[in-house]
Amino acid sequence: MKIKLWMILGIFCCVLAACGGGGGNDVAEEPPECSASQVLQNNACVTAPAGTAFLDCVDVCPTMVVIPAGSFTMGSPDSEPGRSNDEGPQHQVTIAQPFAVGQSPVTVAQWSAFIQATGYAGDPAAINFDCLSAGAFFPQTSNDPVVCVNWNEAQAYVQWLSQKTGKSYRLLSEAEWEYVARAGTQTAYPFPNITTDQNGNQTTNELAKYANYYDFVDYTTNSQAAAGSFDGFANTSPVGSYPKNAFGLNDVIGNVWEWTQDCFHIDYQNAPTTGVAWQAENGGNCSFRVLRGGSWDFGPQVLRAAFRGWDEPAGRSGLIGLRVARTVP
Ligand SMILES: [Ca+2]
Repeated sequence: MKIKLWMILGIFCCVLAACGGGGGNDVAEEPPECSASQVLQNNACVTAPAGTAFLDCVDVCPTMVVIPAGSFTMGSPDSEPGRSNDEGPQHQVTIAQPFAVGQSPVTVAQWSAFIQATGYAGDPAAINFDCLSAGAFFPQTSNDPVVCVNWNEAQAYVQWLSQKTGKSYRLLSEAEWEYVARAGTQTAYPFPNITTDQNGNQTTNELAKYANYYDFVDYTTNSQAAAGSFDGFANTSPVGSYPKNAFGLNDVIGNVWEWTQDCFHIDYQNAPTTGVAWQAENGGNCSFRVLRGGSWDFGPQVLRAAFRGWDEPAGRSGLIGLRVARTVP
């Protein structure tokens, strides 16, 4: 009975509210407060247009860019020079929702801010492949991509960023990585006019316009001289030293390998088609996590968009860094 009375009262109030339009008591509603990845549209917060760059916190947060939803063909065709079987079979991947990706790999300065804020001592089980205890074995500026950060430490970083900003930070899935690396292209290299030999290596120094790698001079002389290096850098380069890709991202190809969330699978048989991270299912080996993008110390063939690398989650290397992603809004 009590319930029924409340229901009647509720209906009565609703009728009053509906009829009260001429009462003159309307108060203009405050516009909602949108998050950094959103814009106000018709008095509602919606995801900002693709290409919008934003920050979830000043000073220490990586600049993020809104990436459009879309479809692409992941992997390389059998005919691609230099490819290997782990890059196939090619399959269509559809990313249904926009998401956000770090404009650049995480920098030395951004990583230092994390360490300073948290006192994080690093992964106690870390294996220093080629890293000194203090970090890289070569000089870096604060705007270079951080290296000597293993997969476990990358997880600690995204957890901290999530906690700090209240947003869902994470690594990219391998499929998301290839999607943003290709940025609408479907060629071996996601850059124009790269001609290759039968091994997939470029036949000119054209790639040097777009990425930092073990470049043509270094490659042909098998030496690592900075002098004469077409791309201008013998080791890592400050992020943004090359043009952004069509999605507005820097250094996706080259500079440093980037950790992804995925466990290693020997090929793409039964691979997911939605852009989610592929974990242990279908024979995934989580003793290795997938790396993408090649690095300053790898030849051109490895900088093809479909090329896949992998390493132990505890492994630190001067060739490996990370890029973050986050769900929007
Ligand atoms: Ca180089």
